[in-house]
Amino acid sequence: METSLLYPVTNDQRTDQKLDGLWRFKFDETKQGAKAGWETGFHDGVSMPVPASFNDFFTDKDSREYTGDFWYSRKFFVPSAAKGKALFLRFDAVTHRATIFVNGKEIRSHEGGFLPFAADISSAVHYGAENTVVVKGNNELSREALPAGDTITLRNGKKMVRPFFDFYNYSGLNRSVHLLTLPQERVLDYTTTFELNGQDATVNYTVTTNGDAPVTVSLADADGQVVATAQGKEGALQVKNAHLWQVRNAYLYTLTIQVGDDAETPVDTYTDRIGIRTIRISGTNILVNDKPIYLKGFGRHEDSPFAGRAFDLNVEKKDFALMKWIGANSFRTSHYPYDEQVYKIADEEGFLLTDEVPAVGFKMAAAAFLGGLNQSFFKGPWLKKLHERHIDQIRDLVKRDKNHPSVLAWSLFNEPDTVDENAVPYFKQIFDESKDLDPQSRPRTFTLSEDDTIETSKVLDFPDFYMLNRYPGWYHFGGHQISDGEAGLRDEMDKWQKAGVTKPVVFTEFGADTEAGLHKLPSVMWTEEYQVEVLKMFSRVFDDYDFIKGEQVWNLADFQTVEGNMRVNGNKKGIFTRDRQPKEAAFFYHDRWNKLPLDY
Ligand code: GCB
Repeated sequence: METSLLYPVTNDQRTDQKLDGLWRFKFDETKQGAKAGWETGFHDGVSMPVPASFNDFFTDKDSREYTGDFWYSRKFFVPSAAKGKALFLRFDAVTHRATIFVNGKEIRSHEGGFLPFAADISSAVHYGAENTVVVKGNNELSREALPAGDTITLRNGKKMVRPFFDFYNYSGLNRSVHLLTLPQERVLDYTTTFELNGQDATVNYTVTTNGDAPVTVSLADADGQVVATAQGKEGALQVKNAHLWQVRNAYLYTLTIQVGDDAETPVDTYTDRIGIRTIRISGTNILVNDKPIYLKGFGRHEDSPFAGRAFDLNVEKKDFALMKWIGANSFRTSHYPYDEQVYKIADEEGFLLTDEVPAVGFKMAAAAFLGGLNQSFFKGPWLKKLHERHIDQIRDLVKRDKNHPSVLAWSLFNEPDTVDENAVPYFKQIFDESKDLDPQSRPRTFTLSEDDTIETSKVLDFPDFYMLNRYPGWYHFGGHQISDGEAGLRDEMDKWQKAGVTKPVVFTEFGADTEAGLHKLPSVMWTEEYQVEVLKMFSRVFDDYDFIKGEQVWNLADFQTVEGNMRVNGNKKGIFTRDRQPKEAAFFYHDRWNKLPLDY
């Protein structure tokens, strides 16, 4: 687990300088980099933008599909003024693993391609001088790591990934790199929980620092007026006439933490924006501020042309504009934690998100979709290492995102094989170990694939609400058979109802691949007309069952996938194209969702 995952800020005690831009880049197919001294820096190779996935910049297939070690190098200047400060490089994400070198000295390694880590570089830098940072990355997949897959070697000696999931294995420095100067004694972390008392609210907080200096915490409203202050590393802020953070009607307060005796010259200051709201599951209701809500929105991907899985503020801005226009109020960060800026925008815009760890591909039948493997995923020598990494990433995810008002729930798996008895001990361990991580005790859940039903799944006791991924009308009962698809879906919902379902059910995936611009009357599969028919069919079913508390269609936009005979240059279930233009289905949801009340 990382010591501190606070998002970088700049103030009198802290600086944050981004090291984005062009780095030098090389593949290391024969693992010669270490012997050749690449860790001290290099000027050859090619230039490579950061943040970006390297893949789509190459015009030859071997490079785009490259699997193995790759290296990035650049120079950066450390000013003399940084002397005496704590000095870190923060990587917002390197996919999937990295070792960091500064001036040739190995600083640290990190596993997991979608969460940040910081490297303390103070022992390796020269002050008032240029320094060199080198990142040795690796993008191989295995059953011991998240997300799960295999790496195979072709007969020509080249390595290739076989993911047990469909999104493309975009790799590299996908998010920003920061040079941070921090005070030696500083805030490492903080937590908040909320109690609503009539018009007023209590914000309970804890602050973790690495020293003994006293802590003062204050809360300012959106106009910058301080509304409450408290002393100590633990305490409560009383807020009169609190403005609550509401779904699609957000209100953010600014929390300021000061360390030190003297308010004029604090040892450290950390500032963040928080929202006062509560989240609770009660029976089949999801309650925000004790009021029931209905989720409307999407499963998404961080995916766009050119830079692949890189975080791009422009794409994100556009995606939020589209989600607002269409009447959505929520999304799932399928199938991995997104860039922290996504959560900040969601906080501001009042979106609820289900925050997912990259525990995807925990099912050999998903590998079957890509070629066929008939084994138990939850039984094998890889489980011990996998479990260590899985819980480690859940810990870091919760640590990173726990103060965002937009985070509704934690998704601990996507479509694991829960029909397999062997899954039960693994689930028990993950749910036991993650129980007390979140001070706000948000719901924990995971998605159930079509194989995992109320009759077959062995782990239905674990989630606080159910997330169902269902594809009648597409993977089965497609085209003219769609009426049987609807009947089958209703049969399944009737079974949940008869069993007396006591928790909310949210549909987190459903949809149909659709080639934008393809039309036919009457419809056939892949046309825009057919996608609307499938989505209308699902809407009819959702409208008939009260325990269904949300619909998150797959996917907001078309996205790049592995190659295969099930995909035409990507997954085309987007309501928008990959360049974010609407398909016919966008207008259907614009109509439906803008009319549905929040407590539908
Ligand atoms: C699923 C997966 C998702 C795929 C989707 C599909 O069940 O969770 O990652 O993209 O199906 O379109 O097949």
